[in-house]
Amino acid sequence: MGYIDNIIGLIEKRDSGQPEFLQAAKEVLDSLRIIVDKDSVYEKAGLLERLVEPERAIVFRVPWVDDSGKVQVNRGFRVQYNSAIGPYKGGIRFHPSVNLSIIKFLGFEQTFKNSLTGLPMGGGKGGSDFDPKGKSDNEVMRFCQSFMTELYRHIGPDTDVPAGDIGVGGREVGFMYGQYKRIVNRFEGVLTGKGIGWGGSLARTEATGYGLVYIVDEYLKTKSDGFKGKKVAISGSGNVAIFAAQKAMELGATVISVSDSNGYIYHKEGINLDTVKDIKLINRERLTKYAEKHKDAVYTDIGKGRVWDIPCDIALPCATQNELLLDDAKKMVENGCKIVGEGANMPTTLDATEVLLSKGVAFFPGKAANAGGVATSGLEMSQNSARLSWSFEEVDSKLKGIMAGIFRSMNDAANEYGKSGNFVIGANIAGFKKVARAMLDQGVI
Ligand code: NDP
Ligand code: 2IT
Repeated sequence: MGYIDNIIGLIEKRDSGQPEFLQAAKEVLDSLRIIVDKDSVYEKAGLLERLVEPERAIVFRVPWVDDSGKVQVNRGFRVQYNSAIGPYKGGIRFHPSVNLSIIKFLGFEQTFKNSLTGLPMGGGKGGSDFDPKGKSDNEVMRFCQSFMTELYRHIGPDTDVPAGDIGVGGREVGFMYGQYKRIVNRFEGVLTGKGIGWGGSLARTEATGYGLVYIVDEYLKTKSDGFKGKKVAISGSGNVAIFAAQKAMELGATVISVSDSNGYIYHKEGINLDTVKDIKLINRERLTKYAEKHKDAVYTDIGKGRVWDIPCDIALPCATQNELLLDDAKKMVENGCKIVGEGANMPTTLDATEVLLSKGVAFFPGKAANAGGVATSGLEMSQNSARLSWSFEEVDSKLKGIMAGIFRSMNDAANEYGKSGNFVIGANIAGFKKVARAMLDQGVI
């Protein structure tokens, strides 16, 4: 048994109850065989043992009072995974499914993603099993205030800088920032995704979705092709899905689907994004409303079909982990899908990824493809430090440059290790190298 297999054995034993973490870690470890087996320096330094173990994992009680006066208690998490190349950086997720396995997988992925951006950010992630759905604004505010009343002591602009993720957008970041400022009595860049008038960066809201389309476009350019005329299937209808759809449409594609956790919309003539924004961003409603408004669109309930059944040229999973399964991948290949770009974190299962790669589908893993969000968070941190605000065009053009840089890094790494076109291996190796170098330089810590 080699070093990598020993580490896989170690985490399988120690973290046996954490399937999402094991999935994310195994994918990365598997990719590293080519580099780690060639050089004993990693094993001598116990580098992988350290890499799979978070520097710190904080679990805390979040008590709050609902509108009926009843005391509610949720569980809060912050996993500070790796600070080798910068302060911990990564989003906060509010969703009933949140547990330590999910936050660990996200923090682990974030470490390599942040490294790929080329910016000085370590990896972290946090969240709670709190469900914002159906809660009043006041309930969400009280929850966010309680969450921050514990979290504030663990974070700081040079220590750990959280942001949004599923269930955490501008509203929640605002409530958390207000409470942080009130406790520490400092106005500082401790969160990203802030409002534009109080330290936020233009283009941060759009950045993840735009970045996803930019990186796929970068690849298409190498084939003298582009989004124009392409049919794009998207899952999800939140922050990432909406702005991926917006940019794909701007570049001339027809976006034919969106989804939420209850079902999906197939709109052959092209999704009306204003309707989706109204439903999801403004009224916080369900997608069933979309079909009421657009009679030529078809709504399919989750139990009755899969968004990936729709024939498309490009698929962009932008909802959540493990939403693109083995049978979906087979169906997509059968239907002629040529490109899959992960807007979500780990939306594709390992067996589905294998099918896509083996059938020659160009597959862009989340840690590269959705890095535009955190990269622009990095730009928000820079603007906060410099006490400056850049224009939308300035941030957007930096984002484009960063996504092109990520494409080059993963493409070059794949070529260098004889795995041309395998962007999973390319992204994992390119992300790993910088973190590993920093960890080696900094000694056994
Ligand atoms: P949002 O909360 O804005 O939207 C999430 C979307 O995904 C909603 O449409 C939601 O449907 C759907 N969804 C969530 N959970 C499930 C589930 N269990 N099954 C089916 N659908 C689900 O989140 P974001 O758009 O910000 O995040 C989407 C993905 O992108 C996540 O994987 C996140 O980690 C990743 N990501 C986000 C970044 C960001 O900057 N926001 C950056 C990089 C990655 P419903 O309304 O029914 O819950
Ligand atoms: O998964 C992610 O990269 C995010 N949710 C964004 C993190 C950030 O710090 O902007």
